[in-house]
Amino acid sequence: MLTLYIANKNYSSWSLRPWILMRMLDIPFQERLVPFTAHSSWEEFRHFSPSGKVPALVVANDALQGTIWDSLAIAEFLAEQYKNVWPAQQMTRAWARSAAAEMHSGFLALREGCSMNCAVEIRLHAASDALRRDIARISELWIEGLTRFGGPFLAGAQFSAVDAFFCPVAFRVQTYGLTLEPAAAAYAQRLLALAPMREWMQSAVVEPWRDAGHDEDCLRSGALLRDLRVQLS
Ligand SMILES: N[C@@H](CCC(=O)N[C@@H](CS)C(=O)NCC(=O)O)C(=O)O
Repeated sequence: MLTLYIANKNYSSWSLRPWILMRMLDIPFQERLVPFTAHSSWEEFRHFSPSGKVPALVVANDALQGTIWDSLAIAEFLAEQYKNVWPAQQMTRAWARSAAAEMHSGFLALREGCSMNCAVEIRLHAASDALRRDIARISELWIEGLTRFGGPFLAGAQFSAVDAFFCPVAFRVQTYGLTLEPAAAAYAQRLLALAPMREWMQSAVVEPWRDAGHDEDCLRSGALLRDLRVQLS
């Protein structure tokens, strides 16, 4: 049995990565959503994740028991158990791992200046040079993968972990109206149209929890155009 702990679908970009990977590859798991709220605490998250962060995958079956508490480590664990987590061809797999690792450890300006907030639309104030560089690099990287491996996904015909790592970026493109090269923009739309991405979005819109700090960060980056979330009474 695999149990995936995640936080609010509206905000938790790291949670989305293993969730979408497992859904797209039909890997069975139980979802446990523990929301960030004004009252949630690091100690509470430490009950299921040693780092106090999500995602965390709890494995409990006859042969294997334990917790994996990082999205990249979860992808690697799944790759040891299931097919198609990474591409089959060795150099394609190396490219996919490099691109996912670049996302995992980089793109700080994008992460900080355009934090994930699926259900809102924001018009960015002027983008910093660092943010512009991150957006240009995302375009370049996506177009390289699509061209080199033939699409429609980054490493070829099948959705793999490298696509999962960029699914949160597709939501950021939508929220902040980020301008990408046409082929990269089309890829973002392709990710947003996947059935599990639409399901994630629908859940985000109806979530009752608000994280004021996160919402304020987003509004520092730009002007609110639309908030699709169900209004709280
Ligand atoms: N390297 C971790 C990062 C996880 C992470 O930062 N998760 C955020 C949620 S999107 C979190 O739990 N934040 C709570 C906190 O920092 O206290 C991973 O890839 O899983």
